[in-house]
Amino acid sequence: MRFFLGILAISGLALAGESEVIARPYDLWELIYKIWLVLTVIIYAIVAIPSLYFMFRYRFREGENEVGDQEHEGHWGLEALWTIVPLIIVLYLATHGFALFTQMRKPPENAMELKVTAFAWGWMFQYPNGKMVVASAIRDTEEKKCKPEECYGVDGVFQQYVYIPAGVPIKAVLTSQDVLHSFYVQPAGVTQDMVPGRTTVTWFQINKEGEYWVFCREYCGQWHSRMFAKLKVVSKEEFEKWLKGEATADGGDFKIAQEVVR
Ligand SMILES: [Cu+2]
Repeated sequence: MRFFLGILAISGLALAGESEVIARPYDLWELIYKIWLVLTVIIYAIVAIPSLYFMFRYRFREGENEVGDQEHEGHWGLEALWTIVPLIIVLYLATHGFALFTQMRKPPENAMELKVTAFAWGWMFQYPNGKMVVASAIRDTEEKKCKPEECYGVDGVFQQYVYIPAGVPIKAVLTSQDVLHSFYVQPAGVTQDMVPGRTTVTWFQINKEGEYWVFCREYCGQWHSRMFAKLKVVSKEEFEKWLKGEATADGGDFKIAQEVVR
């Protein structure tokens, strides 16, 4: 009994979690994960503990029930119990999980649209007003004199930040120029394939200001490992200011980025 209480206490702690949601829809994913964790731990205990007990209690002893009792009478109550209870649990997991999954897939109505085009090997981000940012680690924008707040360096290679307003849902409309890529937003926990000639959609929202990663999550060739972008999540005001401003590094000609590697 004490053991079960212990498990319930651990489960309770797991469900309480942290109160602040840093990124969406990761919070929904985490909720599903915790529900499955608690249920599976409880079910494991219910199955494993009696199994261990029976192993020792009814183990083979010389001269004691050596042949064993092969006669069994069914018990309707028990049969019904262990059929109906798992059925309810499975139906709950399926329907609740599907409801959360639908929310994870459907961008909120007020989402800002961000067009993202992947290419080997980088990304072009286009904002609603037409402003573009090219994130390609193989393109040196230093000589284009980009402002330090708009660029960052990795191994001496400079890349533009992708500005994102904090607390605003972003509907990412994705496609690819050449081969299959995959759009992964690290804190939001979303991954979506980017397919040439097709448009796919995902959404995310980051509430905490800071810098976050976008990675390509589908092996797409030689420079796949350097196919990333950095999101700079800022306040809405700062974002609006940046959006209206001229891009200091020319983000429009992503063909140049492609030519550099070819
Ligand atoms: Cu890729």
